Amino acid sequence: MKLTTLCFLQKGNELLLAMKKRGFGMGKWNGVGGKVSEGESVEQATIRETEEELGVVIASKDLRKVADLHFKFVDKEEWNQHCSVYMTSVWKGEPAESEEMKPQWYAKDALPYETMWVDDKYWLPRVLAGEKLEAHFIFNQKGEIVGEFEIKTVS
Ligand code: 6U4
Repeated sequence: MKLTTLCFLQKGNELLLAMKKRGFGMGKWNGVGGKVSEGESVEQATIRETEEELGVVIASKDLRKVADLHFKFVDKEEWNQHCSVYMTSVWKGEPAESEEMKPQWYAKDALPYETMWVDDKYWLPRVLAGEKLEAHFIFNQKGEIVGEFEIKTVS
């Protein structure tokens, strides 16, 4: 299963989302992130992807791990991923649009869940409320959740 990352910047009551302009998840608002490369740690990948996609630099000590998400796809094993999710409220630089992502600040209590991955509405509010989570979701090729999903709090 491939390793991927997601990172959300927080500023007071706002969360930075970015519209994916191409590739997997195109047209959806999400955190920034992507695949962990060979020889790189998950944190290093999170920092690299955030710099590539938003032009901001995060120090490893300022990353807070908030969730482990396991996404499985029926009949599309190559899309399966273990996604590590981080939050940060400290970074250098001003988030800017890149070739891959268009960023926008949203009030945390008014996130555009209808234009996000369908699983986000189940775990993101809990993470924003301070929980640390581990979750498992199964999707079909249309990106819809199939069957039961599981979310548990971890310490
Ligand atoms: P890179 O490495 O940037 O070329 P990319 O084309 O962005 O890869 P991929 O597959 O490597 O795509 O990364 C998938 C990105 O989408 C990760 O940041 C995790 C995120 N993602 C995938 N499925 C998701 C889901 N169900 N819910 C969610 N984020 C998801 O919130």
